[in-house]
Order: sequence, then structure tokens, then C-alpha cells
Amino acid sequence: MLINCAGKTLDLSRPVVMGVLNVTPDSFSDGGHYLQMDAALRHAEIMVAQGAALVDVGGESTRPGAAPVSVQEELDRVLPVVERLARELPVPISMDTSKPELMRELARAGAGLINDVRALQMPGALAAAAASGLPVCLMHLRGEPITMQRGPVYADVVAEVRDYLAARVGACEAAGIARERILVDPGFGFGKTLAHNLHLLRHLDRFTDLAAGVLVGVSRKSMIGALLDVPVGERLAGSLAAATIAVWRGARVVRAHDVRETVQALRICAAVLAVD
Ligand code: 8Y4
Repeated sequence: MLINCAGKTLDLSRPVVMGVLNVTPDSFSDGGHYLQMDAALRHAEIMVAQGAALVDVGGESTRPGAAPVSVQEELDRVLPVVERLARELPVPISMDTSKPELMRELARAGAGLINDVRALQMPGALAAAAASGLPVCLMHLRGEPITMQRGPVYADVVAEVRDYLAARVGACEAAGIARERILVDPGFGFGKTLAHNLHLLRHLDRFTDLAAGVLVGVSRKSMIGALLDVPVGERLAGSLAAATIAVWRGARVVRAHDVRETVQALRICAAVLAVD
């Protein structure tokens, strides 16, 4: 239940929140590098104070239709931030990347976990992740961010996502990454319709035996927007409901933008789950 993340401990005996820190150009307007660093550090410190057990740092926009980012561009954005956060924060820093070059450099910079929406399928990623010694989160993604929302089709979404993640866990084990250091994630919104997402959430317990824990990201996503018909800034209540259901069905890590509120929702879940 304890995962060593580059010397910092992730305790999954209770459900925890992974706070989202974006360092993509669309989320921080061009105030220069110092301002970006300051804003990132301040935001990360607030999330830790609010109870985040991890901070996820990403430099590639994985939103539907997003354009790919070059290695150098992603590294330039993310490396100074990861280095500083890893040094100054008491919690592990997760790197949201699929690129083996980033995995190597960010591991050297002190990152504590690899969060890969492509489940280490890019050439060289599996070897880079294994060599880093870091724990990993393997996410299911149908297609690529550019194409993934063009009519995804599954015969049985839960079985297919489960089989995919089981195979990726197997590939990791064969590469030397122990199952005890692997998280799996069905990838809400990544090449799934609303109905697919709802099936995955309802049957999330089917994933808990695959690895050390299940991670979910539902915060502010379009599945919430579709059900409530509200814009991205008005999805907190829906996101908390979805996070609560996810934890009730076995998730141990919830990736979220609204850390304080999500930590509170998870505390209620944990308290009820602790009685029998
Ligand atoms: C509004 C808010 C609209 C957020 C779209 C989004 C996941 C992830 C992302 C996830 C894991 C996102 C990096 C997409 N989602 N990593 N990353 N699991 N493991 N979209 O679900 O937040 S980015």
C-alpha cells in the first residue's frame, strides 16, 4: 500500500488526490518564464496545503483535437518546473508524458511517478520507464488525442479496456516494473462516448485486481458537462459526484483540479468505507 516515488512515499491505504498542474501555453498566458514558474510553484503549494498527495505536471495538451508537441518544447516547459517542485514540495511530482526523453530527464530532475496516457507504448518508453525506477500509471486511450473522439466503437468497453490494461501491466512486468509499482486508469474521455465512460465508472471495480491501484481522472471533463449541460467552470459538483462513485467502486487516486473539495469528498468515502 506504500509506493516509493523517488524517495517520497505515496500511501494508498486511503484514497488520495492527485492535483493537476498545467504548464501548457494555453493555460498560462505569456508572462515570461519567471512568472510561469512563480505561478506554477504557488499553485502547486496551494494544492499541497489543500491535501494533494501528488502533483501531476504536464506540458503536452492531451485535450481532444490537441496538436502534438515536440520533445524540446515539452522539455523546456516542464523540466524547470519539475526540478523546482521536486526540490521544494513534500509530495511526489508526477510527470504527465509519453516521451522516453522526458521520462529520462524528468526522473533525473526528481520526478516521482510517470503518468502516461499512452501506457508506455511509444517506442523506447517502456525501457525508459523501467530504467528510471519510478512507479507508473498506465492509462487506456483509444486512438490518439487528435482522432480519439471520432466515433469510438467497443463491443464491450469494460472488457476491452480491462484486457488492454492487463496486457500493458504484463508488458511492464516483463520489462522489470513490479505490479506493486503500477497504477491503472481506464482513461475517462480518451476515445470514449458518454455511455462508455458511464459503463467504465459503474464497473470500475473490474480494474482493481490488475495492479497496485486504480487512478481516475474525471475532473471537469466533458462527460460531466454532457450530463449537466454546464460549461467547464461549473462542473465542480458533478466532478465530486463522479470522484465519489469512482472511490466507492475502488479507485485509490483521483486526478483533480479542485483539490480542497475533492479531498473532502474522499474523506467522506474513506470514513464510510472504513466501517463494516
Ligand atoms: C476539462 C478539464 C476538459 C480537463 C478536459 C480535461 C487524465 C490524465 C488527463 C486521466 C490520467 C483532461 C493527463 C485531460 N486526463 N492522466 N491526463 N488520467 N492518468 N481534460 O484521466 O484533464 S488530461
